[in-house]
Amino acid sequence: MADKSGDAKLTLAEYLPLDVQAKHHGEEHFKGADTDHNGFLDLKEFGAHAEAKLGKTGQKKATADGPAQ
Ligand SMILES: [Ca+2]
Repeated sequence: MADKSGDAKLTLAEYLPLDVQAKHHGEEHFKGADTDHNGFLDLKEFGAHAEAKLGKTGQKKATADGPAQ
């Protein structure tokens, strides 16, 4: 589980290993995903960010009816 501290929030340090482009854009992505600018990504923020990224790259994503097959 990426949330090493177990508080249901991701810090920048926890987020960076998850982002394949983190070497160049991880901090930028993190700040973009942190919509309430509190320095943590909660599940709602991370989910929205991941969905946006998956949509951009054309990969399958979950729908309202359930996960992608
Ligand atoms: Ca936040």
